Amino acid sequence: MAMQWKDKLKDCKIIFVVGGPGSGKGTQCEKVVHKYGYTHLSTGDLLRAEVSSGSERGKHFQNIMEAGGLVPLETILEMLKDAMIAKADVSKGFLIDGYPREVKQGEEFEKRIKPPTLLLYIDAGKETMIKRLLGRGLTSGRSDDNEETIAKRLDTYYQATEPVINYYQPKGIIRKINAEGTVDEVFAQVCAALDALK
Ligand code: B4P
Repeated sequence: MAMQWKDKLKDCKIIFVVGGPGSGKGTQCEKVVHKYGYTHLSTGDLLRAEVSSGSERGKHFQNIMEAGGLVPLETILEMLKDAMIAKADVSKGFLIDGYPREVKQGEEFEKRIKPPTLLLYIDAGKETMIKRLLGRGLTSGRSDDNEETIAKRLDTYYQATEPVINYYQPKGIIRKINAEGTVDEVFAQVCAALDALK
């Protein structure tokens, strides 16, 4: 059985989208889906869906997210794998948004699913990220878009997620995107990186 879904993913492109909180990962992924038709899987969205279901597991996730921490690897990888299997028949490629958030997440994904084709590194400065998240917090209703949680999310990013970039650097699959500009300026760079894949 295990072979079946792995076989289906054999020719699929796997694109990791990595960047700090509020760097614009989700914003860019939405645009990529429209233009390129890849399947967008955001680990943040998967977790928020579980939180809104009201399950015990969801309550646990909510606590972690409000503390700006990382949900345990096993849980997140299983959710991601299930979501990929569900789309394996119809997808030509996956945009894995917000993953890996620590080196171990990347290593385990490669072992259990497959290595990524490309890593889009959405790079914005700390001030920019804070400004955007506070802006989103005015209307998003997201319980993690407040000053205190944002500070913790940034700490988690610099400690746990930035090393992911160093880990993939020697593999030569990183395309660094300057995410300081407007959504369209950023998207132009994302398109250049994706067009180079074909
Ligand atoms: P995420 O849902 O991934 O949240 P994010 O990092 O805040 O989002 P993103 O970068 O996508 O920002 P967006 O485009 O919306 O994670 C939330 C939490 O879930 C984490 O803190 C963690 O606890 C948990 N989690 C998620 N994945 C996990 C994993 N793999 N392992 C463990 N735990 C995990 O942009 C933000 C704002 O900026 C928006 O308002 C947008 O309109 C604006 N914006 C975007 N681009 C802009 C631009 N170019 N110019 C101006 N504004 C822009």
